[in-house]
Amino acid sequence: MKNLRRKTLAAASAVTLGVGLAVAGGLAPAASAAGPDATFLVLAPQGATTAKAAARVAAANGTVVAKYDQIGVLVVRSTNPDFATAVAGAGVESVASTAGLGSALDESETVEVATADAAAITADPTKEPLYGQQWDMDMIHLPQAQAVNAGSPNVVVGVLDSGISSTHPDLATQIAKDKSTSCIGGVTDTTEAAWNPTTSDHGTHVAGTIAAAVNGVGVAGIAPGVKVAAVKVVNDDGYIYPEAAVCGFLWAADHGMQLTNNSYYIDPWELNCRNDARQRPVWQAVQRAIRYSNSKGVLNVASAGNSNYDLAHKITDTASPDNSDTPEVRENLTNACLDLPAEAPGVVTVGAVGPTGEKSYYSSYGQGVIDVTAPGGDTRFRTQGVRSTLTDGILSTTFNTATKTNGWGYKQGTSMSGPHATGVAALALSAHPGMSPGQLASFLERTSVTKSCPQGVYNPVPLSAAGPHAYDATCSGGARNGFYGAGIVDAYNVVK
Ligand SMILES: [Ca+2]
Ligand SMILES: [Ca+2]
Repeated sequence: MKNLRRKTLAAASAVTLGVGLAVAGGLAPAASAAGPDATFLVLAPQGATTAKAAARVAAANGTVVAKYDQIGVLVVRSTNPDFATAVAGAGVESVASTAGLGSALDESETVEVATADAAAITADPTKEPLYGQQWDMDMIHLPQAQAVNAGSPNVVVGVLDSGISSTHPDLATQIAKDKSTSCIGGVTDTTEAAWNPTTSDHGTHVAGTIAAAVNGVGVAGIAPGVKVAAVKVVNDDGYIYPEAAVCGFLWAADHGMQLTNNSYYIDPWELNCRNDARQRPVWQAVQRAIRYSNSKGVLNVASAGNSNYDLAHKITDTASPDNSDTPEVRENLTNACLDLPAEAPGVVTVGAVGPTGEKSYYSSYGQGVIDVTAPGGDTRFRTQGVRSTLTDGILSTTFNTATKTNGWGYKQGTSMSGPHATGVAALALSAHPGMSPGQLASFLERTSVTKSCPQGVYNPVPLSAAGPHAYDATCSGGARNGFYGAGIVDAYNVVK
């Protein structure tokens, strides 16, 4: 599915997979040749300490680089080519190398808008200089919401992403710096440079949607009164590795955040998923981390994906009537394969709509999978797919990684719809503190504006170069359905 995901939105960077490009330093043991420096997740049995596992790691020539006792997981680096075999034994439930298990951040190109205009500082989001281009905020009734509640500083939202520009004029005042970190390699680094963007401004855009200041400059965020924390999980090659995601969930849980936004995928389900001995431990580690964060009061929000894929029917490839999948492969693609974190239990899964409120051409869907929808942009519907209309994307804060300059620009994707749901959830918690993650998730659904299925086969972009049926999708369900879940999130309904 990786290819399908990448084709929808432009410009996932072409890079080589894998960790461990560094040459191992020091002297290798004379008896055995050193392999590449690889990262492993070592899991102690559920509920057990990691002490025994750590001893086995040392004996197997591994180095523990991060210890997550809360969930019984060690992040280990080792150049021992036989490490996985050597570490097995009492105190170790499972072990897996994460090499090759990073998934690419689904980047959409940023189109920057030139602006240096500043306006008077008001408490009114509609008075921000670029508000006229924020159709998404009108759709979720943001002006009405902020007249009631613009967010509480007690609410901190973890943005698990590619970092947040701490010099951005719309974000500098919005970041909880003491709660920000890098989690690259599964290891925290709280220096400011470590959690600022390097090769991607995806996280800066996401953060602006959630909490850009209403300060007379640029855009308005949904909940400017709350704080965002940068939790950098995307490496400089544009990949999210499981150890970084595990680190991010635990960091957010242990640093008093009530919400995380996850506009990325830990994406193993195109492979062999839980039936695969090497992926199973990775799965378990991520799921333990998500469960732990729930137990600490964190609600996690995740993007559904940009593949126009029916997540409820993974075995059915409607686009390929002549597909030659073997039955074994289909079996592996069923319930053993969940899209993480979007399909993990307790995670709010968010689809995308464009300016008309209809499903975006790229948005993945699925009855029982999509919980809510939100504006993510649809730059193709207006021309039925012939060309792009960028102003139908989502305008937010940007950081040009080439020139190292802050700005504002458009992106589209469920990466953009997710933070709208997160921002609305942050307003909900500001107005109604004390809700548990489960209560908040149901409140978010209950206050969303229901939207029914379109009739028949839906395709807003039949003139797409990809073909007349490339973006066909069929919606099923009633008031709660596969395209829109419980409906489009509404900022006013959660605070009124
Ligand atoms: Ca602003
Ligand atoms: Ca869900």
